[in-house]
Amino acid sequence: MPDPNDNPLQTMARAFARLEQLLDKLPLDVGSDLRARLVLLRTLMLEKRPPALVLVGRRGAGKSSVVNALFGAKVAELGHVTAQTGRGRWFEYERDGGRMAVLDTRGLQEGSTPAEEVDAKSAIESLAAQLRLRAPDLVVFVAKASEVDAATDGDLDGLERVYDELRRAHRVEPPLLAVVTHCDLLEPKAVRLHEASGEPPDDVAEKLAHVEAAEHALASKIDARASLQARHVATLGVSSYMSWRADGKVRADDRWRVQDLAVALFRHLPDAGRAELARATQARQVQDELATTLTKATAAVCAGVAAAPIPVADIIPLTLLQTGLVASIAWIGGRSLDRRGSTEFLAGLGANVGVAFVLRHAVRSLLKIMAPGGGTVLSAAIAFSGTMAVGAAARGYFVDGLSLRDARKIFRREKRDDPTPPDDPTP
Ligand SMILES: Nc1nc2c(ncn2[C@@H]2O[C@H](COP(=O)(O)OP(=O)(O)O)[C@@H](O)[C@H]2O)c(=O)[nH]1
Ligand SMILES: [Mg+2]
Repeated sequence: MPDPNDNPLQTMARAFARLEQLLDKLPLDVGSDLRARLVLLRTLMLEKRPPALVLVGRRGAGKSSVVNALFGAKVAELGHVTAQTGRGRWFEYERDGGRMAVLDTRGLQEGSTPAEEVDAKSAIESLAAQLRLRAPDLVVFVAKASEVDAATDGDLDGLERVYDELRRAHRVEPPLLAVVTHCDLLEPKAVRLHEASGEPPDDVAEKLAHVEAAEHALASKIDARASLQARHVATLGVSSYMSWRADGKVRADDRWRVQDLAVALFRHLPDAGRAELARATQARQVQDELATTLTKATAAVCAGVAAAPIPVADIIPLTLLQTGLVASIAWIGGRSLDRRGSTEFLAGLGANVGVAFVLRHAVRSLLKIMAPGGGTVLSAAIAFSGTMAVGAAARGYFVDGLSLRDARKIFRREKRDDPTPPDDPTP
């Protein structure tokens, strides 16, 4: 008997390993499709690691605030008056088990006094050493909305240096995401973007036009440099302002479009960095997207298993894969990873014996009355829609915060298109 508290991802890993061995025995086209899905699932959940970001931008641009805003917690020190970020080095920030590795840089631009000049030189050298340590997944350029026209040239020189170093050290050129911070301070200053529904629409429109102008100004500065333009994937205006009391409680949360920023990071990250980002940011849209990806891939694998000769379905019970799916979605949603939670959730849906049982039952009874090909197609369809339904319900419950009752409704609705269940008493 497996320990009910063991890590369901380990169970999933064992199931994957067995599946991969069996793939050779499947028809070639089915086998290669399944293999691709398994690689995706494996990379997303079993090989997950903290995404690694390099933040480039002058002192006070809001680099630390962007990190805090993404986590929704004070994980990085803010520099209100002087430079807080010392010699740039990699930090691993964590919130409830979701981690991000961040290299917060500073002093990339030339100083204006000889003392600052020396300081800037050594800052560049120490930064280069850090860049050699680890290849980032993304480079994030941070600039204040009020400074996008003014003095970004020195900062963009620094940005180019970062890419030079990455090319030299790792032969990589990660995507470049530009973030315009302090958008909340653009004119009309008093209009709150994060509570725009309570503000006069014309004022909001005016402010949004200023945000767009700032984004455009920064984007064109970046794109004027061919080497940066080639890697530049998006420019996004945000407010990352949050403030904390001495006791750690949130005093103000004026964040605006930070979820969009999380989505932009997510889209440009390699698969292995995505689950940690989803857990660290708890950004609903990111969690939803990842849960959907996991669900589709798992459903395809389940369908493939069901379509395979019956012994495969018996060896790899679909519930095992579905438990792994539920556990993965629960983890992304911020829950702990234990098998009991996932099993109980499946039981709560009324799906615990569910698909695997129905599947085998269906295959056995259908094979008697149908051509083998027909039975295979039907059981694959059941496995597919059953797993899609499990994933949709798990997403509703663990990510969107629905009640178990509502999750069950989703489960039933998604399964509704199933063919007649095999135990249907009607002839
Ligand atoms: N109003 C506003 N203030 C911000 C924003 N982002 C950062 N700040 C403030 O700007 C100051 C400098 O931010 P910090 O993150 O320390 O900049 P860093 O030096 O680039 O790390 C802090 O006082 C932050 O609270 C923003 O989007 N809006
Ligand atoms: Mg800082």
